Amino acid sequence: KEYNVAILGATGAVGNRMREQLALSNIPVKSLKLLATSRSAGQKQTFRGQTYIVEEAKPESFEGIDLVLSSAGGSVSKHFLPEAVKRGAVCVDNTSYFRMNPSVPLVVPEVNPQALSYHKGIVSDPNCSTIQMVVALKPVFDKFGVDKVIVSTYQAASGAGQSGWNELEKEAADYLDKKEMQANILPVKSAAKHYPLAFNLLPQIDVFEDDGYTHEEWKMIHETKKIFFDDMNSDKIKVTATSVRVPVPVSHGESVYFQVADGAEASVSEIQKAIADGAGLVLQDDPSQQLYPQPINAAGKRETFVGRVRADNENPGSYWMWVVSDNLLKGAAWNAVQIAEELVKRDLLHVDDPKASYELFKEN
Ligand code: 11C
Repeated sequence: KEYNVAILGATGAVGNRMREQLALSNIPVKSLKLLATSRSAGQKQTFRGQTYIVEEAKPESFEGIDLVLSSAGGSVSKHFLPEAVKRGAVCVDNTSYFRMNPSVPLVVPEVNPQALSYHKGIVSDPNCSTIQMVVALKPVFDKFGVDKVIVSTYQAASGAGQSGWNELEKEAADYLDKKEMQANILPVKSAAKHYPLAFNLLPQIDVFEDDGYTHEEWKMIHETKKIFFDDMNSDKIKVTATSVRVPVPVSHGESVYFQVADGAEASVSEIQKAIADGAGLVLQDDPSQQLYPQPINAAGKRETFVGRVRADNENPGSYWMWVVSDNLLKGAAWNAVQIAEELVKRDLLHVDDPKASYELFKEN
C-alpha cells in the first residue's frame, strides 16, 4: 500500500526536516501535500526529486489524506487535526496541544511503541528535551529500574523555532560588531521582557507556572511519566527539571542525574554497556581520549549521544550522564517520521471510527 501524506507547517524549521526525513524513510508515499499559512503558500519545495508548491491549509485539504505530520503550533493543531481525523487521516502531532489527552498516545518508538495501539487518530510527538532523555534512560530503566531523575538542560536556540535561531545569529553578529543586541523573541515571544541569548544563558524556556517551574520543566516531568507509565501523574518515577536556553544553534545537551530502583546493583560499566546496546543510542564516553557528546557533532544526526557516565560516589545507586541530540531531528521531525514508520509496520495507519474520533477531538 502507498499513502497520501500531508505536512502541516511545511515551511518551519521542523516542517522542512519532516519532509527530508520522510524522503529518507521507508514509508511508501503516493502523494505529498505541503500545507502552511496563506503567508507561505506558493513557496516551492522538493521531495524525492519532485517539486511541490506549498498550499494554504484548509479543512478540505485533508480529503483523501492517510497521514498528517504536523508542526505548525498548538492552535493550528487544535483547529485542523480534528478535521483531518474526521476525514480518516492519522495525525502525528509535534505540538503540545493533544499530548496529555488520555486518548492520545505520547510516543518515542525506542521506548513505548506499544502505546500506538490505542490511538484514535492522533499520536503526539513529545517535547524535544523529553525525547532524548527518555531514549537515554530506557536501557537503564529496562535493566535496573529508574526511581528518580534530576535533569538540567542546555537547550539550543532552534528549540524556539527558526525565529529563535535567527535571533541568536543576529545578536552574535551584532555583539562582535560592537552593536547593541536586539532581543524580541527569547526567552518567550509572548512575555513582557526579552533578553539576548548570544554570550548569555536564559534560565527560562516557555512561560512560568504558579509553582515557579517553567512550562518546559513541567513538560519534562509529566511527559516522562506518561511515556514510561502511560500516566502523566504516575509516582512510579520522580522527575524534576531545570531548563536553560544556551547560545547553541542546534542540539540540546542534558545533565541527567538518576537513581536506579531500590536495591538494584549496577556498575558504571554495566550502565555504559546497556546504553551502548540501547536503541537509537551512541555511547561516546572515554575521558582518557576527551571523548564526550557535543551539540556541534550531534547536529544533523538521528541518534542520541551519551557520555560522562559516572557514579555519584556519595550516594550509592545514583549516577550522572550527559545526553546530547539534535532537537529538530530526534527531538521532533525524525521522531515523528519514526512514529509514522511504526504505524505502518504495525498496520495501525487508519482511524477506525473517524466520526467518533472527531467528536472526541473537535475544537470547542
Ligand atoms: C524549546 N523544547 O526548546 C522547546 C521546543 O513542546 O514541542 C519544543 C516545544 C514542544 O523551546
